[in-house]
Amino acid sequence: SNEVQWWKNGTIYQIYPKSFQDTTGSGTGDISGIINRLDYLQTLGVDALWLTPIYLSPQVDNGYDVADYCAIDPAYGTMEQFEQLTAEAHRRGIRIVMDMVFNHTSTHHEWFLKSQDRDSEFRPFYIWRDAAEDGGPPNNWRSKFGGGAWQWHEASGQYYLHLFATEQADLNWEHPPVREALKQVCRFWAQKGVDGLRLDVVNLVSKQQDYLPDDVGDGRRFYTDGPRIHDFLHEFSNDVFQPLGLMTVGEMSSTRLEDCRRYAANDGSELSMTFNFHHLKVDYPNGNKWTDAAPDYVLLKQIFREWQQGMHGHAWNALFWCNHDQPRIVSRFGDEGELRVTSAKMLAMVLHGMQGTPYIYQGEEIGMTNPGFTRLEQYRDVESLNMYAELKSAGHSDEELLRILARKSRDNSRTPMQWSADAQAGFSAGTPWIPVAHNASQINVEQALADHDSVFYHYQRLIQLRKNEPLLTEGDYQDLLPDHPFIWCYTRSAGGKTLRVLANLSGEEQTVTLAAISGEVLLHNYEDAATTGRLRPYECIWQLAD
Ligand code: TEU
Repeated sequence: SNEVQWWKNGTIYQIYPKSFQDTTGSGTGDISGIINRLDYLQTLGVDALWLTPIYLSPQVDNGYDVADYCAIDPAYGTMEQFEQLTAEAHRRGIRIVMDMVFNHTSTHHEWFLKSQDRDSEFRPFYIWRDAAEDGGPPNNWRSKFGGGAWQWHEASGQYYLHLFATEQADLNWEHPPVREALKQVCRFWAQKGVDGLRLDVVNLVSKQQDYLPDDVGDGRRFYTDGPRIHDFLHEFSNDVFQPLGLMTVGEMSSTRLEDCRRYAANDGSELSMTFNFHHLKVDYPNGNKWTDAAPDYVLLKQIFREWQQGMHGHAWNALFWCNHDQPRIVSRFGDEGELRVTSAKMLAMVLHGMQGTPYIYQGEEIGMTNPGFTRLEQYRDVESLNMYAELKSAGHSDEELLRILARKSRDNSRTPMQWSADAQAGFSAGTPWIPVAHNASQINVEQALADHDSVFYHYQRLIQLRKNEPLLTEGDYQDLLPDHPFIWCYTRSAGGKTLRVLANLSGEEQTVTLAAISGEVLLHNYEDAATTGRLRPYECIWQLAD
């Protein structure tokens, strides 16, 4: 029904609770901090908040290693506070989306602890395998955080699979009681009033049964969009997502368009929408994240063209530049210096002009940058630290690795939210778990709210426009200058009406050869009118065709 499709013209705000607002002086953000900032989020105008995991966890991967799906980690507060957050958010017309990490649990989860006993009914909850004949791991699969994907367990004489950290053991979705237990978790949170779920790496849960050794490359094709994935998602949709009225967004690692057309099909038979990451790999030459290569914008446009056109009329996209795993977009595709505000607005406009549900990651709405860390001691992320060690022993220099981390580390987006020019950016009265960015005294919420021309008010307008302009939700997508290295020009058309989004992705002036249009300008990131035939640095204009 239309009632459950609130996300089609809505915008979702992602909160990384650890770095949002600390109210206790512990240095870690908490649930009360989120409650205190609800008025701010209401001013921005977002429809829902997605909270990354706040469940009980040893925090090896900042909560993506869950030890109890139905308990709040005391570092963040109590279940009572969570209930209060939900009630306070709902009172302001803001929904709550929880993050479900169902591919794996922490090795401290009760299920895994019991599973270590070969005779336990919990043994089949995880993926245990005998050693290969030479005593080595069952196959050559790699962990996404470095090293092999199999960990030897001496006491029970088998290996277990972990596609992420050693402390994140993969669940065995082939075993029906695992799926039933995870559905119970969904019911638990729906009961608490939660409106939606973000499903962590959910397209990795169906692994090929025989775990063939894969000597001709990595093993990803044996578990990405795996053999039973659509069956599993149908089952969850029928049993829990649809009956409980939950919006669902699947995080899809290295997925394919044809699979996403099914995952996010408009009939709602699997999920409401999907995140994919192809557009955030245009600065990964040959698939290698750990470089400081410049982005390829022709490729960026090609990817969006394929996905916008391929999903249109079939399935629904999630739109995003930033999350807690990605560097800050203004540092990545824009300008950290004088043109920071202009480029942040341009990047927001090209993204929010497309079809899908836009996600705003905390701090993006004020144009926060990468923190520019220069020392290894400033980093916290397990992936960054593992990669550093791995590449260091492969012969890379400290200098090169620090330069790359400063561009690509996940910690770039995890520094504390910048609320004010006060000590620790108004985030905490104590010592933050990760350092505050050096530019917090210039870039912060207090400053943004006081400046009518700020990035914040630009996002606020984008959120409103999406509610009022059906072209944004319904229109098709045409790419007008696909081969231009820096100009991005696309149209969205529906019902005889057309919106044109024209953007300069570079910090230099660019000439454009396009027929002039004279319809209403809906939004522009320069104060004075656009000049024909030229686009100023990072200029972007949303204009209706006449
Ligand atoms: O991320 C999954 C994922 O594949 C990434 O975006 C990952 O961060 C990237 O491959 C690293 O280069 C999700 C969560 O968003 C992430 O924070 C977790 O660490 C991961 O799953 C494991 O739960």
